[in-house]
Amino acid sequence: MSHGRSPDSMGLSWRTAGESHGPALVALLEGLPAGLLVDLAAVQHGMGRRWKAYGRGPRAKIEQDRVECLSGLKRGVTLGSPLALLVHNSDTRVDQLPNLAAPRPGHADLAGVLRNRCRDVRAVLERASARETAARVALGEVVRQLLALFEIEAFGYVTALGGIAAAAAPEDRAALRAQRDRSVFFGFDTACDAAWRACIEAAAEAGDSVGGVVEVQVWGCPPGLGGTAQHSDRLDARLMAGLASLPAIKGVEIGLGFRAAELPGSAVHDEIVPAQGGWAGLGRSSNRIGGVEGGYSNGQVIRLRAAMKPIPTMRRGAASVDLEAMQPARATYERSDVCAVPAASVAAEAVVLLELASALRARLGGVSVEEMVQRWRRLGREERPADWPEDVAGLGGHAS
Ligand code: EPS
Repeated sequence: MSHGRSPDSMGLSWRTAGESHGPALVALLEGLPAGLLVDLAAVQHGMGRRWKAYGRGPRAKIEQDRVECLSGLKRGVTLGSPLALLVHNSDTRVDQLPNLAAPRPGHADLAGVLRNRCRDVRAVLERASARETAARVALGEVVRQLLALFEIEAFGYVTALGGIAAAAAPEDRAALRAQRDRSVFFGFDTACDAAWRACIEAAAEAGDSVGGVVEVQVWGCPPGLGGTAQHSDRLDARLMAGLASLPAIKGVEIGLGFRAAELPGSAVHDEIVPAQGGWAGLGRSSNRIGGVEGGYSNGQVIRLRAAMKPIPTMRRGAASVDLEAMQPARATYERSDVCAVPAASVAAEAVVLLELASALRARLGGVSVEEMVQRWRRLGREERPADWPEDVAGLGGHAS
C-alpha cells in the first residue's frame, strides 16, 4: 500500500516493473539495513514454491524464475543501498504475441481498454498478469531472512479450493509446516487433496477455472508494530491492502473477519490475562480478533485470510464483444492456469512478509542489522509497563 510520511510507516519501500512476456521482471527494495547476509539460494527456493504449485498451466514448464541480484549486496551482504532484483522471463514474446479480439470478463482487459481508449488488450494484460507476483515473492524471500533474525515468521497455506474447505488448521506449528510442505496444494488437510485434485482436473476438462481461500499466520510478531498516527500506519490496513493487491483477490479478513460483525462483543474480544512468558507477563484467553488491535500488532498470532476468485481466462470462454466488429463474440482464450490458489498462498506470504518487515524497520530504526538487534533487545519482553521514567520530566517530558 502507498505509505504516507508518518514515521510509523517509514520502513521499507518496494516497487516492481516488468511485463508478463517482457525480458524480465525487476524488483526494487529500499530501506534494508546494512549487514544482512542474504542467501540467494533460499530466495530461489521460494520462487520454486510459487511455480511448482499445483494447477498452473503450460507456462510453468517454460519459466525457471531465475533471480539475479543487480545491486544492494556485496559478497551476499546488504550494503544498506537499494536492492535490485531481476527475475528472468523465458517466454519473452511481448512484441510478437497477437492482440485479443474479445476481452475476457474478470480480467483487466476491458477496463484497461476503456481507460486507454485503445483496443490493444495485450497492452493491458501484460502488466495486469499475475506474473508480477514473482517479483514480490523474490522481495518477500529477502525480507523473510531479515525477519528470521527476530524469529518473526509468516506462514501461508490453502484452506479451501473450489468450495471444498479443509478442516481447521492444526495448532501445532511443526505439524502444520510438515503437512503443508508435503502437499502439492500447500494445504494441511490431506483428506482434501484428492477432492481438490479432482476439482481442478474436472475444471480443466470443462475448460473452466477454480478459486479458493488462502490463510497466512504470523508467528513471533511483537506488540506495537504499525501505528495510529495516520491511516497509512495501521498494520491491519497495510496487511489487508497487501493481500488485496494480489491479482484475483476479492475478499480479505483478519481474525474472525466478517463473522465478528454477527457476534456480541463478549464473543469477539480476547480477554486480557496474566500469562507467564507473554509480553510484560500478559496474555489473552483467546485469539479471535486476529493479532491486530487498533492498528497495532498485539503480540498474538496474526491471522489473515484472502479469497481468490477463479481465473478469468477460461477455455470454454464467456460472453464478450469483438472490439473490432463490435459484435457479440466469445472471450478470446489464450494459454492460462486452471487454478492459481496454491501459488497465491506463496504470494500472500510474500506481501505479508514485506509489510511486517517494513513495520519492524519503522519500529526499530537503525542503519545496520546490528543496531536493529540491539534495539530489539531493548524492547524488553519481560518489562512491565510503568510510568514514564522520572528523568523524562527533566528532558521536557510530562511533570505531573
Ligand atoms: C496469467 C496467465 C499465464 C500464467 C501467468 C498469469 O501466463 P501465460 O499467459 O504466459 O501462459 O502462467 O502467471 C505467470 C506467468 C506467473 O509467473 O505467475 C495471467 O493471465 O494472469
